[in-house]
Amino acid sequence: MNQRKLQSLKVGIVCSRFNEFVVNALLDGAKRGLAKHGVQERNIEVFWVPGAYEIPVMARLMALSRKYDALVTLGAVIRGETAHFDYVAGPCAEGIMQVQLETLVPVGFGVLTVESVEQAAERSRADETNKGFEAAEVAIEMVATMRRWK
Ligand code: INI
Repeated sequence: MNQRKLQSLKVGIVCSRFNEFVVNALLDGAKRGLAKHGVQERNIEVFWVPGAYEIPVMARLMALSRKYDALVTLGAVIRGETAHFDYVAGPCAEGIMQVQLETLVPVGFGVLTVESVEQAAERSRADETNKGFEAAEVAIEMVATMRRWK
C-alpha cells in the first residue's frame, strides 16, 4: 500500500484495563507499530473496557460501525492472577476471531495470555518484540493483503 493510503487509514484500538500497567505498554507498542507504517495519530481511536472478556463486544461494535479499516485489541490475561484464566482467555481470543470473520475488518490480536507477570513484561518491552507492536503491524499487513484481493 502506498504512503498516502497508509496515512489515511483509520485504526481503532480496544484496550482492557485489567493489568493496566501491561496494557499501557502494549498500547505504546501498538502506536509505535502504526506510526512505523505511516498511520497518523489523529486517525487512531482508543477505547478502554474493563477486562479482556469485554474486548470482543467492543471490537464487534467498532467493526460494525465501518469507521475503521482495521482494529487492534490489547489486553493481558495472567494465569497466576486468576482461577478463571481459561474462561477469560479462550472466549476473548475466540470472540476476537469471530469479529474479524463476521465483519471482514482485520483485527490484530495483542491480548497476552501468559503464566506470570514476568512473562507479560517480556512481551511488552519497548522494542519491536512488543506484542502490541506486532498486532498493529499484522493489522496493517492484513488491510493491504485483503485490499489486494478486492
Ligand atoms: N481480565 C483480564 O483482562 N485479565 C485477567 O488476568 C483477568 N483475571 O485475572 O481475572 C481478567 N478478569 C476480568 C474479566 O476480563 C472480566 O472483566 C470480568 O470477569 C467481568 O466480566
